[in-house]
Amino acid sequence: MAVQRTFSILKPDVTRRNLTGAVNAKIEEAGLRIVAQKRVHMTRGQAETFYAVHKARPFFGELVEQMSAGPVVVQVLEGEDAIARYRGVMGATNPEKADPGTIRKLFALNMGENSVHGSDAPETAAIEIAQWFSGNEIVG
Ligand code: 3AN
Repeated sequence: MAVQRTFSILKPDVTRRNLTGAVNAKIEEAGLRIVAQKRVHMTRGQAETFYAVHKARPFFGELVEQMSAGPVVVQVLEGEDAIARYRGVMGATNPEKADPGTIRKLFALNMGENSVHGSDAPETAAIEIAQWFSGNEIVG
């Protein structure tokens, strides 16, 4: 597997509880490099655009509300097989079903406030990275 990049968000439940460093430590322990990172407060519109794929889902309103409720940390992660590797260290969407040692098992509060987002495919990673970072903000 070649070196890949993926897009990550540390959600408001992480920044609110001052867990940015703790989550970043899990990311780095997993062999991923944080090659870009910034703290932003998403507007409702930005959250709606980001999660547009989930527009028809019953939890969409709640998701947009939660993602714009406080600051987030947006990141680009780089490493071997980064997309699958990060999803592995994130753990299952439902923290109760997440494997021991994963970020969601350790830190997530519930299905919605589940601490992290990670891209699910190379195409979505490219779109999500371009939504939040310009090329010269990513330093590999
Ligand atoms: P993942 O983030 O694990 O890829 P997705 O893409 O199915 O999961 O869902 C995107 C986000 O929507 C999740 N991270 C979570 O915050 C929220 N979400 C998903 N399913 C539910 C649900 N049943 N109830 C509340 N929020 C949900």
